[in-house]
Amino acid sequence: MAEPKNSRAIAAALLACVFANGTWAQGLADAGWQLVWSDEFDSGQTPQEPNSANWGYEKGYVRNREWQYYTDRLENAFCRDGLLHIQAMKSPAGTFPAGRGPGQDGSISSASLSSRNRLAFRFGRLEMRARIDTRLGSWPAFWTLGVRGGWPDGGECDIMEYYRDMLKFNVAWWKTGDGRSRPRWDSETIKVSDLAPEWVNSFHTWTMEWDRDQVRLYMDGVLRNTWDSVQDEGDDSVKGFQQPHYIILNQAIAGDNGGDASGLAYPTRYEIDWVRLYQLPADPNSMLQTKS
Ligand SMILES: [Ca+2]
Ligand SMILES: [Ca+2]
Repeated sequence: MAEPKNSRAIAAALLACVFANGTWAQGLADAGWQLVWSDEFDSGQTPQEPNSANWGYEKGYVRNREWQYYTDRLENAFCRDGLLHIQAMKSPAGTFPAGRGPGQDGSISSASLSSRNRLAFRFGRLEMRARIDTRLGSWPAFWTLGVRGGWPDGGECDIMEYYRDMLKFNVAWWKTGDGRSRPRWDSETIKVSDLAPEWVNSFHTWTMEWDRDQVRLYMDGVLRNTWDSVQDEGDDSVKGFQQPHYIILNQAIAGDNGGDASGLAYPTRYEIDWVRLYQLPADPNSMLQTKS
């Protein structure tokens, strides 16, 4: 690890320390990251809409046979007391349009915020501080998708994904020869039940570090998964992790992975303190596209 060369680097090093809750995060302190974008979800006691310059909404039943109907309602996604709250709620059946799948009776609403067409970046350090709902049926996520190419050609990175006691740290991509419908996954899992009991009630940080050669995923400053981009050998499609990605923050319920939500009491809780993006000013290949 190199010595910080100037006061800015020292400040960045100290900041990295603080962000990692006192854990000296591997590879962070000497990297020279500069904050290039953030949403701090600044807000007071009155619920207010998330910043529309940063976030749009997915709507309806979107993927994975999940139970929730995604809305753009303030009740499902709002900023209050400095936090973005994303919550699934229960209403009488038929309040929202029904879907074709089990559990899609139009009673469960939630939100999925996407920075698509608003903010995209290539390479950098993307980080979230949040508290998640780990009850059975809850399936929150903080993830990225590539701006071009179908899935999984475009690349998917699950920086935080939780369901059925499992925290997932995933990279998904496409590789020639696997057949277009079969994604490739590099997935690591830790069980929440193996963590300290107070883990579920506290805030944590989830970090993606991404450069030309690698994606590294951290939780609370501890490296949890590494993926080498050389594995993406696709030659007939987009290189998913050489192109810009956008960000998704969502709270799903049940569906393919979330588990049986029939006993889940609503609303669920997903509180996000901030999302921050750092890049290396010296890296000519890093890219940031914003609307504002
Ligand atoms: Ca790996
Ligand atoms: Ca905040």
